Amino acid sequence: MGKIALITGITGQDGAYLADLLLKKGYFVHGIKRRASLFNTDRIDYLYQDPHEQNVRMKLHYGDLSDSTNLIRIIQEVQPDEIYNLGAMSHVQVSFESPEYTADVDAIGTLRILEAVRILGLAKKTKVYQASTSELYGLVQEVPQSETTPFYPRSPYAVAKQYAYWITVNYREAYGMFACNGILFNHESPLRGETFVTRKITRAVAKMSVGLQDMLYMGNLSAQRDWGHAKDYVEAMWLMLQQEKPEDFVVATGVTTTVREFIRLAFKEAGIDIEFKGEGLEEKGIVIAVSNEECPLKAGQEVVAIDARYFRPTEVELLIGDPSKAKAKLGWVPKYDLPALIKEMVLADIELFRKEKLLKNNGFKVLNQFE
Ligand code: NDP
Ligand code: GDR
Repeated sequence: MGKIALITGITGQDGAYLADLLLKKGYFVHGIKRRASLFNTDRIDYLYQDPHEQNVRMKLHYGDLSDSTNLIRIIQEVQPDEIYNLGAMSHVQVSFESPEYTADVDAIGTLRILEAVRILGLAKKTKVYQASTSELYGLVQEVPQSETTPFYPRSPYAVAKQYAYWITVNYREAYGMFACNGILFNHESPLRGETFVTRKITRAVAKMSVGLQDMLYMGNLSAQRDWGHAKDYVEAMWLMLQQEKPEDFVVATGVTTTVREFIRLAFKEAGIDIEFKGEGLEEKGIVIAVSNEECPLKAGQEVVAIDARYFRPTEVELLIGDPSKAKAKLGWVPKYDLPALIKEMVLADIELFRKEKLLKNNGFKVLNQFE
């Protein structure tokens, strides 16, 4: 019999890659999905197995991190060997708009999971992975950031995640639970949510290259992030729960890049050379990039502009992680670097929007019953 895993946030980017990985390793995978008015399982539909089939190894349960009774019931029913708590309101900028909801789900939601495990008498059986984040480091205290770098969270999201981090440590120390934090730096993929910066850029680049969009509106281009690939990072999550002792680990590439440079590399991948007109112009909302002569756009076309709405009340300017502990103790070896990540994302989005363009060119419209 394979192990049993329960994934909160299975419908998200990481949930999808992790479910795929665990199924390949022979696990029975249970996932918690939220009820929504539209289907929200796109990322895992290819893994879904009809419950009427034989040897089904994946099951979805309706649930929510804000509902303890629901979590207790699911954990009791599933009796998991491993819980991966990936569910969260994960958008930093949105957390400024919904701070209380973010605290409930991201902070207290983690407590609800840990407490459910304890109440059900599973403290010695069930291992818990908590999706902690490089956002904990916030205002720069030291670089590169490691497991010992002090935290200085800069958003309601990061403050909520700081509670989740410490309650995980506390349950480990208080009740001897195998509970650990993966302090993961930004990780992306073609499955990344459309409003996170990398995917927003690769989608815009793809749409522009097929003539479906004219301009990309951006916020702070000077922010620096340590971007890796989600596929590599879910491997590290799994490795953490296979250790003899529960410990917290930083997972990062050790390389940092500005948002500005990410934009340049993404356009280049689509055959579009862009030129920034000058540092500092961005704050005034001036258009800052032009295309060259060889690309699918008109020469001199303006392609990127700044929109103040994407600036955050408090920003995290610089993230660069030190993954030495994960490499040494977990034997974690990432397969992707930034150019490979950008290539995969841009090509996937071009494929997506080529299809949309084809439909449009052949007279198909998006259905709108009220038109
Ligand atoms: P996504 O936003 O792609 O996925 C979040 C998941 O959480 C979705 O399945 C979402 O469901 C679910 N969710 C949201 N609210 C609730 C709720 N109230 N109850 C139950 N489930 C809920 O995030 P990622 O996959 O990128 O990230 C996974 C985790 O890792 C998150 O906790 C995130 O904060 C953390 N993290 C992410 C990093 C990254 O760079 N990606 C870096 C460090 C940490 P639905 O599909 O219905 O919206
Ligand atoms: P982040 O990711 O806040 O690091 O959180 P995001 O991609 O949203 O922003 C990265 C940086 O880009 C700047 N930026 C913009 N961001 C967005 N979304 N849209 C824009 O138009 C834009 N312009 C500039 C931001 O200001 C920021 O500096 C992600 C999430 O996955 C979290 O859940 C996770 O914990 C952290 O990564 C690690």
